[in-house]
Amino acid sequence: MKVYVVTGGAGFIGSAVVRTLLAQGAGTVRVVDNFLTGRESNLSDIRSRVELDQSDIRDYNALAAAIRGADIVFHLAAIPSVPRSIQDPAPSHQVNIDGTFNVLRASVEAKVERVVYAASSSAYGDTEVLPKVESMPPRPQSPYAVQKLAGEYYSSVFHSCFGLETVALRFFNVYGERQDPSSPYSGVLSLFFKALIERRSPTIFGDGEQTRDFTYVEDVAALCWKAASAPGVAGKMYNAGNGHRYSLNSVWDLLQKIEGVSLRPQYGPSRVGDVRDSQADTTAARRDLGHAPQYTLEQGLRRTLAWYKSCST
Ligand code: UD2
Repeated sequence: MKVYVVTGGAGFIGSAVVRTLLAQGAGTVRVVDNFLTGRESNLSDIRSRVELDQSDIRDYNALAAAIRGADIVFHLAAIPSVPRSIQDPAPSHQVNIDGTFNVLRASVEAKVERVVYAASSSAYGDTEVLPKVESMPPRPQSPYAVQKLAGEYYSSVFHSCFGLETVALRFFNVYGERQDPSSPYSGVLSLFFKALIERRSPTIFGDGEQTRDFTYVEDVAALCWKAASAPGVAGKMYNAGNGHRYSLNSVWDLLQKIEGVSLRPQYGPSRVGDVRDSQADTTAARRDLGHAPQYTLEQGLRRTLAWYKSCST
């Protein structure tokens, strides 16, 4: 039986990966999380089935001890958010770049079979052509995008120079159960769900016609699982998206329709560092990782809304 380590495993996406591993019958699952943004409550239903190590990925010795004995590492620990990386760039630089370097270095030392790295669609920046294909040159527009791209480059170079198998997955605006809406840096859909349930208007930055490839967390977790064992993909990077794009205005309209309410959004100035349009080409992930997203936006929104409602009662 393999030993799996999930950094950031108490986070929104990390805990979904942990659940997928358990559902696949994984032997040992070890969560490494410093609870900066992760929460033990994200693991409450599966707490007895996972090992929990409260190490910080910035602390090399603690991290190396946590990774020792692992076969597969899913590296999801990060400080996300484009605006957060602009407001306060040093912590996200230290976690997202130095922390990723530590995870890769510790994985070499521990002779890990493969590391699956959570990269970001932000690395593309604004492109002239949509959908965004892995072969496009990156154009990072924020510290966060640079940091996540550096992690990709490090992953690739740890493969070519040190023989560590790595697969980088560029996550495209993931949403779903357990996404925390409590911070101003929270993902937009978590803020939309909260506003909808509280019958408040959401705030939209810009005209709301910017588009995103909103991707349901279960699909991303399934892709992570496949990336851990697919043959012939070491050192490579793939899009982890749904393959469609929706404007913020259209998603808010759909949510109002689902809930049968009418709440006009408030509009504010566009965010610095914001990408205008985002949509993944999913061809390579389908071909090499055998992955086809299972959830339409409406299905994912309905499932997620039901979950937020179950928490608010
Ligand atoms: C980026 C990445 C995404 C992921 C994420 C992690 C892109 C295209 N996507 O997401 O893949 O790595 O970073 O943090 O770079 N907005 C509002 N109202 C709000 C909050 C946000 O209108 O209350 C807007 C925001 O200006 C943006 C969109 O919603 O246009 C999405 O923002 P976000 O913070 O949810 O995610 P984004 O696209 O920066």
